[in-house]
Amino acid sequence: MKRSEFLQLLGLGTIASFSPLHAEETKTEGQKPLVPIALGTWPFALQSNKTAMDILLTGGSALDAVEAGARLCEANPKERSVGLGGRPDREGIVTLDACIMDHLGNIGSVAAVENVVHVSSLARAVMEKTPHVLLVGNGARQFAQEQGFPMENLLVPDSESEWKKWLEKSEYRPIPNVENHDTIGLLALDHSGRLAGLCTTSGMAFKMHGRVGDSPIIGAGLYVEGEVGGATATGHGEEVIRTVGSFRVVAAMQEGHAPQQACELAVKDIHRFFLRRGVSIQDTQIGFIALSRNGEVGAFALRSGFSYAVNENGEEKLVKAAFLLS
Ligand code: SD4
Repeated sequence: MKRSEFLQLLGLGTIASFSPLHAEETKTEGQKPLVPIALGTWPFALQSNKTAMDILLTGGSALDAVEAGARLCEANPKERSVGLGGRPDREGIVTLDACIMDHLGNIGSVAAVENVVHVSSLARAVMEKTPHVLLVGNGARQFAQEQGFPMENLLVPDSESEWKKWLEKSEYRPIPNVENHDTIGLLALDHSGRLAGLCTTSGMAFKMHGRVGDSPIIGAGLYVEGEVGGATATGHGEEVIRTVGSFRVVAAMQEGHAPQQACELAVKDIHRFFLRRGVSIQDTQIGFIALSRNGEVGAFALRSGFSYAVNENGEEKLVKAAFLLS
């Protein structure tokens, strides 16, 4: 069959050429400017939101905003679950995961990457400079080198001593901590109504070497649908992957639920999955944040302890998320 006949069959006979691999930016002409919003998981998102908002308030894009916010967190060796200073796996090696998505459905992600601090920018480079959407391990590191990313030792002394302490018992309980510092997921809405999201992490502390969680998996750790909203997850990655968590939140928003209700529905679904499988839910934590196309915000967690930061037009606040289990 000729290409023209094939296109005819699809009802695309008049389209002269295939669309580019990554859709170009579309202008949202005539649209009323929206109040810019930056939203992020955990208290450390306050700083990242501020950086993101500086970009949004000067007319920058949601995509640039989330990347800048994530980079701030990744560069901070005191943030022990992201970028430089992230917690190592059980071999003592820090491996990072990240993904990024824009309002058009452009995506990029990297997983199990060593020696690269700014995996958020690396995920963006996968999105913008390759025909692929996910690079892992040595291949991702090689791509980073080719793109001029510096190679660095990510294991800071504090993380190393924590790991050595863990080695004394080597108890393999890859359960995410329920206290207040973890994966950073960021969502932003810019003046032109464009949404973008990003998720970056060192994953579960002392995980098996090569283990990848939900954070770099589009649909699980992050999902953005330009006409609907975006969502991102933190917590027990295996469970978020199993339930395609962030997609679930956005799908609920598409069905008409507000971001708050959508997050609640997703957490309740995850809880149902646990019950159905007869698996203990003790100690585990999962939290979602969501942002609608109209700037509404929502968040919900499995249990207490999850908080998120919101910055609306420069006004910031930290909010304790509601939760399912007491
Ligand atoms: C993971 N979801 O690797 C990440 C870790 C995390 O709260 O967010 N913990 O499973």
